[in-house]
Amino acid sequence: MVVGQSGLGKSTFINSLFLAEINDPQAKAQFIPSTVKIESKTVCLIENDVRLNVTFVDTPGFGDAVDNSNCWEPIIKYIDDKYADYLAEETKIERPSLIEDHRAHLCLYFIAPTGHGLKPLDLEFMKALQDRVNIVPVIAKADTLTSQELARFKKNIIHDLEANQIKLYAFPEPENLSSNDTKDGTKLVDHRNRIPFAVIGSNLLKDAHGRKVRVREYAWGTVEVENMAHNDFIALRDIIIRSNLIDLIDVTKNVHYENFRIRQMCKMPKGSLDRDPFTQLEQERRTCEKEAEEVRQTKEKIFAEKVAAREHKLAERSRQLDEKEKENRRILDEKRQVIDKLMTENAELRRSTGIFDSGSSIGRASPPEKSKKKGLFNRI
Ligand SMILES: Nc1nc2c(ncn2[C@@H]2O[C@H](COP(=O)(O)OP(=O)(O)OP(=O)(O)O)[C@@H](O)[C@H]2O)c(=O)[nH]1
Ligand SMILES: [Mg+2]
Repeated sequence: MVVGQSGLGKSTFINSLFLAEINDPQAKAQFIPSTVKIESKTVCLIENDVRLNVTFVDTPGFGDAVDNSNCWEPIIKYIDDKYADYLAEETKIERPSLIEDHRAHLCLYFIAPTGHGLKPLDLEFMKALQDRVNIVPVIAKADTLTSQELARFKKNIIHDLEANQIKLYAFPEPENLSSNDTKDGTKLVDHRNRIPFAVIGSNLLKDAHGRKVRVREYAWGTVEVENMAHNDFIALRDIIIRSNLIDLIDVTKNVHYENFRIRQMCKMPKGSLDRDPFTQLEQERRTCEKEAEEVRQTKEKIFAEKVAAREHKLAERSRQLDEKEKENRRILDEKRQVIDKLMTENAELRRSTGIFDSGSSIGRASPPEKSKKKGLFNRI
């Protein structure tokens, strides 16, 4: 993670670490806009068949505002959030065998190349971070200082850090580094005498020494980023991705993450700490079971209610159908009675007029009788 006042070259430094424009691979990268929010980029480094995913966290610069109090809060929140994510994964009853580790293992604190010493804001910021993350101080834009100025500036910074009891990442003795001998046989160099590291960053790539190198060009000459005589860039890169990588992870795990866990525990309600973990697990299991039972009962109740509502609806429908049937029967009976009555009248009419065969022409009804008959049929 890179942290520091705005415009000190933090984003340029991240970009300069590799020959890839990780901030924006498409851009010709002469210009990097000011960083406005915390951004993380992961690159996969492959060296001697070893694959390593390194995540770089670029943070917005601070110090521009009139009131800079608590300007470190977003950074602290970011660091704590990553610890909290890890803790949540670690305390799951069913834990994954390998937890993805997004904790911040290193914080490069960029110091403005004033040539004097640390500013009060730098000291406050580092104090806020020192119990959370490995801090390594870095002098930004080292090309703006002469060799003498730089040497004096480094001395002043170390003095200020000691006077204010700032806890930095404690570089182990080189023989204690777990990865002391590299695969290619080269011995790791002790970079401790270079603290604070003076770095130069650049977005300009040029062909030199038969390869592409990052440079800063001036009217009076050229500064090479990857030149140990010009600045400490190579030493710092070596620390990040090679010599101190494992140690940085170890210190984060054993010191800073443990600090975080303790802070979290202090926040827990009283009494929850002295419980035996198995009792706690048992209680969690019981709570889960109780919740599951409640859910089951609620579902059963809803189901029973729905079935009852459906049955009621069906009974109502059946009652309506019965009523309709009764009504239809009643209408039918009435019609039947009318027909019967008409048939009786018809039979009587025939008898009285002496007509027995309605199809024969003999004895056809007289006109008034005919209209009477028609009227009767109309009523049907
Ligand atoms: N002289 C000099 N200029 C540099 C160096 N590194 C970066 N710059 C220039 O400084 C300016 C700011 O660089 P950035 O990388 O954007 O700085 P930053 O710290 O990320 O800025 P914020 O995101 O605003 O905090 C750009 O013009 C860079 O080209 C350096 O080592 N020396
Ligand atoms: Mg930036």
